[in-house]
Amino acid sequence: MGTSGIGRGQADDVPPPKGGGPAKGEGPAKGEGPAKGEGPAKPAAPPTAGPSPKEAAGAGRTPPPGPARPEFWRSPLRGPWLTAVFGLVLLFGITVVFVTGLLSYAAYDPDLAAVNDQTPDKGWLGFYLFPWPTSPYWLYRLTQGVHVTLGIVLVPVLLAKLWSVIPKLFEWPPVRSVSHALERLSLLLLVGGAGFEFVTGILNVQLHYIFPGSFYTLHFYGAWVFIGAFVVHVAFRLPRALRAVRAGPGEPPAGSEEAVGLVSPRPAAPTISRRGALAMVGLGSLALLVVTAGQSIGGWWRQTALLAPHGRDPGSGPNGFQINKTAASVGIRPSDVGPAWRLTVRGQGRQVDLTYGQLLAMAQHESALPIACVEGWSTPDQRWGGVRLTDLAALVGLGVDTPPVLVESVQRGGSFRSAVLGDNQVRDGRSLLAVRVNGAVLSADHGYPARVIVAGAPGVHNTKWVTRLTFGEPA
Ligand SMILES: Nc1nc2c(c(=O)[nH]1)N[C@H]1C(S)=C(S)[C@@H](COP(=O)(O)O)O[C@H]1N2
Ligand SMILES: [Mo]
Repeated sequence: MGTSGIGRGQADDVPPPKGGGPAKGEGPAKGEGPAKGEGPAKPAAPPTAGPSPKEAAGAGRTPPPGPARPEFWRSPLRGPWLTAVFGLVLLFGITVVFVTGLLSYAAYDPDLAAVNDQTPDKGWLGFYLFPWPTSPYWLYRLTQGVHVTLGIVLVPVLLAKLWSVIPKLFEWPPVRSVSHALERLSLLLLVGGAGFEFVTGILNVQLHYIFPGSFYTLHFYGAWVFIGAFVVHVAFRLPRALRAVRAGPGEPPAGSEEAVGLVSPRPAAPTISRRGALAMVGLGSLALLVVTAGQSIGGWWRQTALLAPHGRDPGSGPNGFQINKTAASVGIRPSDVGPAWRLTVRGQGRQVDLTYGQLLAMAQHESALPIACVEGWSTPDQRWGGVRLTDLAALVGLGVDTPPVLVESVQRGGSFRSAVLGDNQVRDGRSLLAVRVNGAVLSADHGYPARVIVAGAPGVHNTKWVTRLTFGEPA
């Protein structure tokens, strides 16, 4: 269907192709050869392969003036070596970003409860999920810091890779055969998917949950579409990329499979070498690393994170560390957390209500733990003080084999007003319902009167302004 349909558009002004094809030297014929993507071998094939006259005519069409003509692209830098180096960097980088992305989803423990799951229709795409561990206690800080930082650092490489193959995106004729159409479709998913994942990810980091529910859905399904196309692309191109890297940055033989579509047939004079171009992209990535990494290290280093969202000064002192949502921004009223506040503990059909004073009278413990957000920022360890979750479970008669707990806040709406913690998280002695941080009472924005803090978990499970704990199967 493709070839004849496409061919019809620019019929009669083009001379029909003759057997010898690209051998004719200057003029339109010169453009024909490379556009076919197969090198000189292909034109010899038609007589034996016996394509229909329509196919032969379509394949031989001269590209219209403009980007579809190989000589339109004049950079002397484009070539298989440069493309392959960018490609191999992305192969490694995107694999790490994808795996840490999967880990981020696992860290939410979506299988524990509906409130933990932002994409309940995932079906078998959740095949790999596992209960998120509490050790090492900095686990999510590391995996999510890598996910976000590496994602940002790869942007220059991604753009450079796209730039290096751009003549191929204008390949002429746009569709040659069914398999060629499928290949181009996979490229569309690859390029579109990459753009989509990078843009949604970076917007989320920059805009702080401007689109909470939908961000997860978009980024999650987008990732699977993208990675599918990525795997197909790697399977087809990896051998060629490895060969090109081994061959080095020099000019490949004109018309070779490697050169076609990349090497300009009419190159302009070079102003920089291929290695120089590579170094420039590397410097771009390094610059992004320097202005991004500080947000995952936190503390003083946050000042170096020029790209991190600013304008929310957490102040100084014991409570002077990053805040994701202030009490005011989620509608916490002073009366919700005033003298009328109670902590309700439920389980095994029993219920205990504690006043703030009664909570403070229970055995207090300390744990040094960070807050690590899905947006990639985290804080260095903070010294939290409060009551162990296991001690609270004991109030309703639960012993060593404490079950999962549903944690609910006084917050009325929003995705993060409640969360379920796994039994491994509840049983870890470092898991607290914290009432203090760094020696001071919790500030309103950090969750006064009480908040959860769990080792290794994503920030989203450290519910603030807690008012109810339900141990066991949440009704
Ligand atoms: N009730 C409630 N708790 C919450 C949130 C929220 O929006 N509402 N945000 C969570 C998220 S996403 C993070 S990263 C941490 C941030 O804690 P901090 O603001 O004290 O640093 O709080 C978590 N606890
Ligand atoms: Mo978060």
